[in-house]
Amino acid sequence: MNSVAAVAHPNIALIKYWGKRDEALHLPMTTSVSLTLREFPTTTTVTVRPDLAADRVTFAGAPAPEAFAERVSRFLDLVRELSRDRRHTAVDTVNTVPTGAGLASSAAGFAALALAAATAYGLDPDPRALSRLARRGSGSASRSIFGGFAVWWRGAGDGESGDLSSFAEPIDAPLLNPALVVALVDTREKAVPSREAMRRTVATSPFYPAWVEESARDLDRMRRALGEGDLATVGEIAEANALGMHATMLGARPAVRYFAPGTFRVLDRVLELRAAGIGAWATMDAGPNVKVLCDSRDSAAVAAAVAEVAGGAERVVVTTAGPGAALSGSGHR
Ligand code: 2P0
Repeated sequence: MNSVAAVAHPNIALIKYWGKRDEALHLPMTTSVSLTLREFPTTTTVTVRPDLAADRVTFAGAPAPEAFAERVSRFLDLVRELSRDRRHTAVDTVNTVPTGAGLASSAAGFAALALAAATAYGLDPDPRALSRLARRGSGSASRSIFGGFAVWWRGAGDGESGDLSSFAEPIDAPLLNPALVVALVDTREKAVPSREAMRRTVATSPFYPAWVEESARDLDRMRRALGEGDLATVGEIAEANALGMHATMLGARPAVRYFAPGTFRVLDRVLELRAAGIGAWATMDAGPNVKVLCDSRDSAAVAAAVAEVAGGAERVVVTTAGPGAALSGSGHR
């Protein structure tokens, strides 16, 4: 039996992906930009098993929740279609993201699964095709195929032309040495899953079209700032883009609100840090936790300042730029 393991890491968007123009193909409304992290790898092992009548999906050996197993199996259907190989597989995923940390484990999970499954089924995709495949599992997974900064293009058109043109690729930013300080203000399960929140925002928020328009301008400025090593501009754009995304959610009917009291304390602390001359900028995803972008040299000072308002050092995690998805070993059993 051919067993293939792959490892991938979460990414945090600095220009957000929020909204799809095609739900089935996971084609986004906007182009997004992210930083892949060095921390919290997900390792996924795919074993093609001619003896199985259905896919078997486990988390560290224990049966996965049914909805997740179903989502993985639908993804494997795609890989089977591409490889014209109808055999089923056993998939085991070992996740190291702290529960509720707001570091989307689906990005790392589907990036690792895409690489492991494509390899196990003999597809040998190039990085662009692999990113497009990962996108079909979870949009943000397209970005975790690559290390460091990545841009996931919106792509042009719908259907096949959209599918072919919506992929991620790395962005060179040799002058930057970024860190993201994650403040865990609330680790309970979120009230509205991001997929549903996105859908509701696109369908009902009058503020959404304005954010989409602004996002295109953010992208041009962000790419220039990344190339120039201008972290202050990168941070300002990231903070504005994220808060704008949350504003679109507040405008949805009914509203989607991820802010918690602790969120505001951390956002205030970030403003205080900047007033004190330390470069620190906030971003937030589909949850109340705050990620603070800074230079790696400032990460200890930023972490200490944020810990004071986030409930102590154990509620703060310092993360840095990490690698793209990679095979972690394969062989025949
Ligand atoms: C992002 N998020 O750019 C945005 C910002 C959350 C907030 O990507 O439906 O799990 O599987 O394509 O990738 C979370 O969305 O959504 C996400 P699907 P995904 O990181």
